[in-house]
Amino acid sequence: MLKLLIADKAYSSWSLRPWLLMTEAGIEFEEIKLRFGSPTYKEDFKTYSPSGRVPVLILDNGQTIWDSLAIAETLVEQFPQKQLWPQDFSKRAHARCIVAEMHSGYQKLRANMPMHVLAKFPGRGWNLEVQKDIDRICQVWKECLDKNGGPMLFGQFSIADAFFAPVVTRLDTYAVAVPSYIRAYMDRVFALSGMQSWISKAAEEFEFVDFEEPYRAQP
Ligand SMILES: N[C@@H](CCC(=O)N[C@@H](CS)C(=O)NCC(=O)O)C(=O)O
Repeated sequence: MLKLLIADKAYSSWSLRPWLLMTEAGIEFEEIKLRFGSPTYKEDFKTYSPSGRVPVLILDNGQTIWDSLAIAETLVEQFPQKQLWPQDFSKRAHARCIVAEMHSGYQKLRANMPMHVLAKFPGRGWNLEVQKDIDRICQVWKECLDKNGGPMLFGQFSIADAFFAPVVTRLDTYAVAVPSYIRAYMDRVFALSGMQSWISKAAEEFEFVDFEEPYRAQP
């Protein structure tokens, strides 16, 4: 069976992406959890991950796939029937653009509003640069929802929703003011059974970790 290595569900935004993708798509996997609170976490991560980061997917043949986007693309190839990208060529190209933009961008938001799915920090971390990222994200979501009619960014749940799920939690945790149609999309993401399951498991396994650099720089 596929194995997915992830870190603490409260904090690990990159882990949430493939976990939610696989869970919502009904792709079975064994979860291996590494903990940020472990004094040896860097070595633990390195044992499986050449980059020293999670998530990592371990294929049935033992090959390790690190980096959330490489994992998503590998799953697309392994499970074509799951339609993890939109089926329409132009929607799929659009989805790839916004996922790539998420994967390589929004640094100000990521650095100043790190994911914590169990916390409420209204107003913390906000500044004008963060707001620029938030405005761009809202524009991206609005365009998708207007074009594709919802309920998810490309109609049915896809890699795009999985990649933005940690942003949904951040906007909620930091009580960022957003238009009602954006809040409505966020609520639909929170209502996904995979999301509910992630958050309740995060509460069960929660361990406080007093993050300092470098994690805060790479949330
Ligand atoms: N680009 C990577 C980012 C992975 C990443 O930064 N993961 C964090 C956890 S959410 C991590 O492993 N941090 C450990 C560290 O920086 O020491 C991906 O898409 O998977």
